[in-house]
Amino acid sequence: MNSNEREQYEQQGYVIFKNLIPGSLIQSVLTHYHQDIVESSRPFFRQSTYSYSKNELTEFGYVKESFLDIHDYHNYPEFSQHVRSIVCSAEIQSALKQIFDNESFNLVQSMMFDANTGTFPHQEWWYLDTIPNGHLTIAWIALEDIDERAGRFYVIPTDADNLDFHSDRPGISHEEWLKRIKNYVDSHPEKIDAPALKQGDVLLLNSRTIHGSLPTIDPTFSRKSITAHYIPAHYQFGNLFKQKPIAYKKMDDVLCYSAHPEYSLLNQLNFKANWFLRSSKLLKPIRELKASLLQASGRSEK
Ligand SMILES: O=C(O)CCC(=O)C(=O)O
Repeated sequence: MNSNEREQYEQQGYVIFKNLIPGSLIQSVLTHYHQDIVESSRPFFRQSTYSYSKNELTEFGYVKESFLDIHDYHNYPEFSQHVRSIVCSAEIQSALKQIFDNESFNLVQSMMFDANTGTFPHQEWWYLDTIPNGHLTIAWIALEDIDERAGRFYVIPTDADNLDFHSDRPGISHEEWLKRIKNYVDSHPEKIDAPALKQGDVLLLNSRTIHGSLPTIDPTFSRKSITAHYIPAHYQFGNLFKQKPIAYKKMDDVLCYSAHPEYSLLNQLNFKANWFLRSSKLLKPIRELKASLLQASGRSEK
């Protein structure tokens, strides 16, 4: 165990492991990314827009929107296999073990970015975390030397302030919560740390650590990265608000979860119907009806 790295992670909410991922593994991912994914005409589920869409390229040939759950693409098995050789690697597991006293870590999400999507400042725990909160780790993996002009990924150290933007206002809306975080970042520009990451460097950050993306200065630069989210195996998965039971699949010796299946017309319709129900007022009466039917039949809802 390297106590220096653990101390940094505990004190500031993030730590960098330089040159952790071998260049040959990254090269294989990039080769299959260009051959299989950029060239594809199928829609992909996008982390950045939370919807299925086809690739749209910038004028310099980079895919504009980011990809979700790239470790589990059945239509592109070779690409995903190479992604798993990074996100399920002994290198990542051993870096995580250096900062936690845990034996193994489950992968609960992966993403890939080509161009900078201008990620707004946020904390991961609103969306994904352990139960109890605060033990999820994001690995931000540089697939190339990230030029400052591409718009770098940044973090805000957690050491000084409390950085809790929700507990004092139960029921705060997502928009209001994001506004509070943005105000904090805007009023503390001196705290922004946008490190110069080189190919193979990995920045590990905690679910409480504010992170986001600086604006792109020159769009001729891409910002190729993979991010992978892990929880120690003995924790339950959820977010700030609830526990979410999930079904893992063992892949390359790591328990992995994917939230969104690959595109098919049926999967897209299913996603849209669920989204509509979740965001509409219809959901409450449907839940109540379901609960009373379950009660009448003598069963209880999970
Ligand atoms: O790289 C980015 O712009 C955002 C990554 C991110 O927000 C995440 O991995 O949670």
